[in-house]
Amino acid sequence: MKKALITGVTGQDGSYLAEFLLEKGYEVHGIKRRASLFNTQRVDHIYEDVHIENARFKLHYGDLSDSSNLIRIMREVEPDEVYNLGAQSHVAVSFEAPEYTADVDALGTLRLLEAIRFLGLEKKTKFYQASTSELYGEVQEIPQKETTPFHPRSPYAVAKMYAYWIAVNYRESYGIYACNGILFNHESPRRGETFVTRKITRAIANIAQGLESCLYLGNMDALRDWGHAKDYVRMQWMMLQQDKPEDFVIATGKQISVREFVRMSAENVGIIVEFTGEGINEIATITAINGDDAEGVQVGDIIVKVDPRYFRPAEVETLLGDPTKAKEKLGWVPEITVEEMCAEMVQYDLSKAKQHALLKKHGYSVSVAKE
Ligand code: NDP
Ligand code: GDR
Repeated sequence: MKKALITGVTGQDGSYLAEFLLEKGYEVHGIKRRASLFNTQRVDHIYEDVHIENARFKLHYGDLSDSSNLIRIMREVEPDEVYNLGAQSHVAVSFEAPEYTADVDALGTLRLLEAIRFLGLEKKTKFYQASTSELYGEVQEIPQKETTPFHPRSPYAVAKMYAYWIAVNYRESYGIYACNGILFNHESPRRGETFVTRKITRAIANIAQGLESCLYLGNMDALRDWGHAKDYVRMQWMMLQQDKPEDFVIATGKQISVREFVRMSAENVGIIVEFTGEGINEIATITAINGDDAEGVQVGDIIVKVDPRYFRPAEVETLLGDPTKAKEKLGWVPEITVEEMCAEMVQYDLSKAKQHALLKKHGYSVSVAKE
């Protein structure tokens, strides 16, 4: 039985990857951080009681900032495959906490690679590094492919650039099977609530149900190549099943704006919006309502406004990936479109919003966490 070790197992990708590997028959080990509240919601459905014999899903306490902990876990597990998905992954937050982001995202990667080397696992353990389209930042070429030069635009992207190159360096220096998946944005109902797609689908669902009145966003002109996390974790595994380690761009090859994602999300609950005004004065107003999912709003309501606090000190305006290499060499193509993904996310958030609305209607207090 193959063994995989996943850092960031409690995150969006980690949870889908753990499911995927368990279905493939792997023994899956994940590293979770100690938190004051349970932080395992995304993997609770695959969690196996530690008292069960032959459990195939095991969690270890750890942190990418803690070398001795990583070495101990790596020695205990001796994994065939390591998927380094753990990171302070929020670009805007990286401007607030640049040093921590560098420690975890850049040096955390080095610590894992050193653990492999220190334990003499160079020939046994394959290593996947969660690299990112943010490396392209101020884009030098459209669309972006494996050979496009990098120009990172945030402390997060700069830290990930170190991680990218240290993975390449350990491959070249020590023969470790290490590869980078340069993944463009990918989302799902498990996406963290402060990334823009989930912030939008959740707010639109809450607004439709009368739980919130307005969604505040930053740069709505930003263009992203959005795919579904399920498609992207399949590719993470495929990259480690080759004879030789290589780096791949993973993307859909299509891009839409944040504004378009708002429009699409609203349509999924029957709300038709019109955008007017420019820059920080831009708003979205309801012009029509179809169906009965949007009982909490009326035509004429303003449901989106701009709040400059969500602007970043340096913005990545446009990202569009060219996944030709992944298609030709690995036969990977994304199966879920951005429209299907948006519909799935909205439906998920709408069902939660309906539950909350029902509780509220019956006099229970409902609080909705917001950034
Ligand atoms: P999430 O933010 O959903 O998950 C990040 C994971 O990392 C969580 O499990 C988190 O733990 C964990 N983590 C954070 N800090 C530490 C630390 N100090 N030590 C150990 N673990 C830590 O990210 P995604 O699942 O969306 O992304 C997975 C990886 O892919 C990340 O590295 C991200 O940067 C990268 N990436 C993501 C893309 C995307 O569009 N989703 C695109 C390209 C790259 P906790 O749950 O406790 O917070
Ligand atoms: P990104 O994702 O920065 O691309 O990083 P995010 O969803 O945070 O932003 C996408 C774009 O939307 C704009 N935006 C807003 N973003 C947020 N979060 N909140 C807002 O209110 C808002 N308004 C507009 C942003 O400015 C940006 O242009 C994600 C992360 O998953 C990274 O870890 C990963 O490496 C990259 O995708 C690829």
